[in-house]
Amino acid sequence: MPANYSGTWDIVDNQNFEGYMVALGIDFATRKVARMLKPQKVFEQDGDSFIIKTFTTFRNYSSSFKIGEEFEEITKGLDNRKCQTTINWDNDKLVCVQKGEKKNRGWTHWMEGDTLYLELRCEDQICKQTYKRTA
Ligand code: VL7
Repeated sequence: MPANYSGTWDIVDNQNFEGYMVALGIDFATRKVARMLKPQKVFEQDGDSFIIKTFTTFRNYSSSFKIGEEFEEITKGLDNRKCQTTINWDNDKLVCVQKGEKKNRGWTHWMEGDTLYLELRCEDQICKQTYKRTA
C-alpha cells in the first residue's frame, strides 16, 4: 500500500524560494510578487494516480500523473518550459525528475504525520517548503 497524500496542505515555511526562481530565470518583478505568496496544495490521490493542485492568489498550477509514466509537462504560468517528467516512489517519498533545458530539475515530497515536505530543485538551487495539513 503506497502512502496517501490526499488532502489540503498550507505552507508554513519556504526556504530559498528566491534562489529556485532565479535558477528558473523568473524575472525580478514576478519574483517580487511570488515570494509573498502562501501556496496551498491540494492532493487528490487514488493509489498511483495523482492530481496535485497548487493554489495562490496570483497564479495556480495543476499537475496530473501516474507513477512511473513519463509525460510532457508544460510549466504554464511558472517558467513556461517543456519538460519530460516522471514521478516515482522511493519508499513513501514521491520523487520527480523534470528532464529539459534546466539541469538537475525536479522535486521530492514526503510526509511526517500532519507535515508535508517539498524540496524543489533546479540546477544548483534547492528550495525547501513545509506544509501543515488543514483538511
Ligand atoms: C511549484 C513556482 C516559480 C514562477 C508564480 C508563482 C506561482 C504557485 O512544481 C510544483 O508543484 C509540484 C510539487 O507539488 C506539483 O506540480 C509547483 C511552484 C514553484 C516556481 C515560478 C513564479 C510565478 C506559485 C503556482
